[in-house]
Amino acid sequence: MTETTYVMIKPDAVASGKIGRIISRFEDAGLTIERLEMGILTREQAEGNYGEHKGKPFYEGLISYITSGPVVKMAISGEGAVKKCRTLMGPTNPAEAAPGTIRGDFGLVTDANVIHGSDSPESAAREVALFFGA
Ligand code: IDP
Ligand code: MG
Repeated sequence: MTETTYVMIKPDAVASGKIGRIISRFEDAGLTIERLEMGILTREQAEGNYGEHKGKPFYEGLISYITSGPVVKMAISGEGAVKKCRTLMGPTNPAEAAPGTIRGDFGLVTDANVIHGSDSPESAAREVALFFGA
């Protein structure tokens, strides 16, 4: 099913000059970049994106990290885009991410793990609306 997901290149990857190579992974896979915007998230946007993690030990560090510098926000579409983008990203902990995945190739630690992608069609709809409107 053709669907749209939300993907965000995180501050560590923007600061270290990985934007182009990361976006190429999605384009090379046949997905379409529908929307693209660069900017620094407000605390409200960061909390809106990561509400499910509120109260966890890493939550405050996560909010300060994700608002620490510019990110690249994208809406990406294609057949099975939600799952496909997660597969291209690799698992949350870059130490467990295989070479060839974005986190495997560009990241080292969970605290600064290069990229975000919606984890379900429901999250995707909510996150695309949060960052790009309906
Ligand atoms: P995901 O990004 O692969 O969906 P989640 O479990 O939803 O992973 O966690 C959201 C984000 O919170 C992660 O991408 C990472 O930046 C951060 N995070 C998750 N677990 C930890 C942790 O144990 N320590 C530090 N940061 C974490
Ligand atoms: Mg998640």
